[in-house]
Amino acid sequence: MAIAEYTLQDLGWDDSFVEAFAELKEPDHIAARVAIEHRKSYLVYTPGGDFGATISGRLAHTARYEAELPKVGDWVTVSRPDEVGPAIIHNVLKRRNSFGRKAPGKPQDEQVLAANVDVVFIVQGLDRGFNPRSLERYLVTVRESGVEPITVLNKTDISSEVSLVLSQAESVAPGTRVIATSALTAEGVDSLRPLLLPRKTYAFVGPSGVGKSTLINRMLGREAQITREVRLIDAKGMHATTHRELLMMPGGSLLIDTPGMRAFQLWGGIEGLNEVFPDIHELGVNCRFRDCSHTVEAGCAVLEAAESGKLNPERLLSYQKLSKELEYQKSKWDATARREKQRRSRELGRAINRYHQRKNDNDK
Ligand SMILES: Nc1nc2c(ncn2[C@@H]2O[C@H](COP(=O)(O)OP(=O)(O)O)[C@@H](O)[C@H]2O)c(=O)[nH]1
Ligand SMILES: [Mg+2]
Ligand SMILES: [Zn+2]
Repeated sequence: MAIAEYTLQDLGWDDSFVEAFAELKEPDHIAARVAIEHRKSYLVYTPGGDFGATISGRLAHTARYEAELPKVGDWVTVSRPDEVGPAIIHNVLKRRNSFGRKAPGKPQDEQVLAANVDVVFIVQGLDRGFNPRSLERYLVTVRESGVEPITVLNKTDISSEVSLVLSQAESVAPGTRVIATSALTAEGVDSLRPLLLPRKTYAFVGPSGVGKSTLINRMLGREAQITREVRLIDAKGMHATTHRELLMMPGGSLLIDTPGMRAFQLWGGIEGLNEVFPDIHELGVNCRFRDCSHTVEAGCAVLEAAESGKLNPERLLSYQKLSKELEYQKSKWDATARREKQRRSRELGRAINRYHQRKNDNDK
């Protein structure tokens, strides 16, 4: 896609990145935004055009976690050693926010699906029926990253109970917007479009097959944008063929189409959970114990409300389940952080010993 003249601001740049960029003091490097990440090869957008890119050896070496490498939506600094070869990414600017999930099989490593976003659209497909538990899961992670969630119930053309599921979704996601669409017939897509503001970034997330890409294509009105393949050359000179994930809309908004996900495990802290379950959070103020887990405790106002029918017991069940999952994540993360700290202090100790050793040798 040859993007016409545009500025950094058109790509979503804002004042929050200016300082981080200036601190790097690399006059030859320019700011760029990551549009594709595919096995360590990238496509970046700059006001001067889009380039294939790879990461510098130093960045590859200093990144301790996968999440510290460039992800779609990230602002990075790049240089172009020559006109034909790939650009080199040197730094990832501190993210305004990121949305992710736990990496499959790697408990401590977050998989960042999109960075620096303003709104996350959580998409469900009504062909498989509305899934309140899955929606809660996504809501917690989006809330935790500090981003506004909007729920999209897609495939209304093959559902006979749209108004029912709309009200169900609204009760699961109180205080947030819920929209019903059909990417196939375009019904409801018109209520989605006005929500997209120029220079803002919107990520579409949800299980694979719910219609995220079709919806984005529908709004773009140009089938070719997403389906056209991009060829990238990675660090080893290998070719990779993939699709753009960060897209510029004709109206100037930026959309991130995240790849399909089968498993979605939570990532984040308890604040996100409290925002998604404000009813339980409020009831919990009256529990006897301040750190009440609302599971077995005596004097638990939440359990009482569930028993008396004031609170939907299913809602309490999913709260308990999600809260347990977050606790488990946190304990794993704490253990990793502890090991890392021990390792560093051992390294520092050895460095100090070596220093004294050399000093002694020199003094002799
Ligand atoms: N009936 C119906 N099918 C849809 C709709 N949106 C998408 N699909 C179909 O669902 C399948 C998955 O869509 P896709 O956009 O690839 O889903 P993604 O994995 O979330 O990006 C495709 O076969 C689409 O044609 C819709 O609103 N109604
Ligand atoms: Mg897709
Ligand atoms: Zn309680």
